[in-house]
Amino acid sequence: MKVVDILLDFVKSTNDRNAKILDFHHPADMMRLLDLEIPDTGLTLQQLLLDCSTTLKYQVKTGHPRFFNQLSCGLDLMSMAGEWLTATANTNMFTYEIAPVFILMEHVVLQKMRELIGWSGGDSILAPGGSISNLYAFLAARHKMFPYYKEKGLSAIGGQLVMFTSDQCHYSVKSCASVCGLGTDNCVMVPSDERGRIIPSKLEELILERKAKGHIPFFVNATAGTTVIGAFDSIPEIADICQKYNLWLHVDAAWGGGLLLSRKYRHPRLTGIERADSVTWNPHKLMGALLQCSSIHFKEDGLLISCNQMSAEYLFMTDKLYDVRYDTGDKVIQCGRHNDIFKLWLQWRAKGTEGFEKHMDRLMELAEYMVRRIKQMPDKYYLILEPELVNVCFWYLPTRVRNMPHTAERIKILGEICPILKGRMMQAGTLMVGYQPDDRRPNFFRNIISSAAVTEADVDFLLAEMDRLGHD
Ligand code: ABU
Repeated sequence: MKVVDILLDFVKSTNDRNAKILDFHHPADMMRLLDLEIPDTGLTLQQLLLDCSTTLKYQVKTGHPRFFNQLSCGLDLMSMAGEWLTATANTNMFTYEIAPVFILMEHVVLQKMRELIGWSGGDSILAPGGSISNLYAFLAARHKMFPYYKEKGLSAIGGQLVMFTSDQCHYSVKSCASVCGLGTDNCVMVPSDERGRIIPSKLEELILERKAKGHIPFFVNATAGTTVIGAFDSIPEIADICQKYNLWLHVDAAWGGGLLLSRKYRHPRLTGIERADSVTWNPHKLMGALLQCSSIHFKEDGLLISCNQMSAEYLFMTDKLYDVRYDTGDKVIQCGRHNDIFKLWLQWRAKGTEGFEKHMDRLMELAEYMVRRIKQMPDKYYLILEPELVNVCFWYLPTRVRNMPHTAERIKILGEICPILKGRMMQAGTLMVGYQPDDRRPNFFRNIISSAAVTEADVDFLLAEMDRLGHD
C-alpha cells in the first residue's frame, strides 16, 4: 500500500501546476543527494520505501502540463493503469503459451491500426522503439528483394545496395545503413524544401545517379512528421517514384502516425500512406500511450516471419496444442519481448477511436493557438515556420535584440540565447521546452504539445514564463 501511496503522490504532483516539473541538480551534486550503492546485505523495507520516494522526488515530471520538451509527453491514467497491471502479470510476449490474452490483444489492436492505414490484410508487430521498427522495415525490404540473403549473406546481393531518405529524417534510418552493412555513404540524404519536405525530383535524380553507377536502389523512406519541425513528405509523389523504379516504400510515421485517427488533419498529411509497403507508428507519441509503445506494419503478410524466423526448438515447437502462428516471438530478431500492448488496448477501450480523434484534434488546435499567440507578440517571439504538426518552432527575442533587423547576426545571437534560457527554465523548474540547431539555422526552440493535460492557459504561461526568465 505504501508503494501505491508513493505512486499516487507522484501522479498528484505531476498534475499540480503549482508543483515544479523538476528539481534540477548537476550529476555530481545529485550523486551526493542519493544513495545508489548496492549493499552486500539487503536493506529494510522502511529504507526501500524511502528509496522509492527519493527516486521519484528527483524524477522529471514528463506528464506535467508545462513539460513541452519531448515528443512523448503526458501521463494518461488509463494507460498507466494498464502498465501497472502489465508489470504485475510480468510475462514475456514471445509465445501464446505464456501470454494468451496479451497476444490476442496485440493481434486485434495491430489489425485495427492497419485498417486505419488503409490495408485490409498485412502483418505487424510491437517493437522496442521507432528506430527498431524502422530497422524491421529495412530487413523485410531486403528480404523481399533478396530472399537468399538470410542464408547466404552478402553474396546473395552481388552489388551495392542503396537506400534513400530526406535530409530531415530521423537518424535511425541512416543507422540501418550502418548496422546492416550498406555503410552510411549508401544512405542517400535527399534534399528537402524550405518546409522540410523531401524534394521528389531530387529523389528521382539521385536514384538515377546511383543506378548509373551500377548500384542497387531498393528502399525509400518517407517521413510523416519529422522529429524537429514536424514536416510531412509527400507520400503520393514518393510512391509514384517507388512504383516506377520498383523500390520498397517505407513511411516513418512514428511521430505523425497518430493523425491517421483524425478526419480533419489526416489529409493531406498522410494521404497515400496505404501505398506504402511498411509503416512505423508510435502510439507512445501523439496517442499518449505510456512509454514505450512502438509499432511496425507491413502490407504483405508472411514477410516478417519469413525474414526473421529462427525456429528455436526450445521455444517455438511446432507440435504445441494450439495454433502456433500465435507464437509471434519468432517474427522478430529479439527473443524476449516486453508487453507493450495492454496499456494501449486499455487506453483505446477507454477513449474509443472517437476519443483518440478528439485528442488529435485538440492537440492540433492547441498548436494553432500557440502560433496565433506568437504572432500576436512579434516583439518577443519569432515564428520560424507554420507548423504542419504540433511542433512549434520559434526564437525568443530578449529586449536587447528587439530593435535589430532580422539578419544573420541577430539569428546567431538568438541561437546563443537558447541554451541559456533553457538552463534558466531547468533551474527554475517551472517549464521545459526543447531546443536544437538544424542544417539551416543555429539553435531554436521546438515546443511540442502532445499531452492531454495542456490547456490554452498553459500555452500562455509558457510564453509569459520564457519572457520572465529571458527578457534581459
Ligand atoms: N525520436 C525520438 C523522440 C525524440 C524527441 O522526443 O525529441
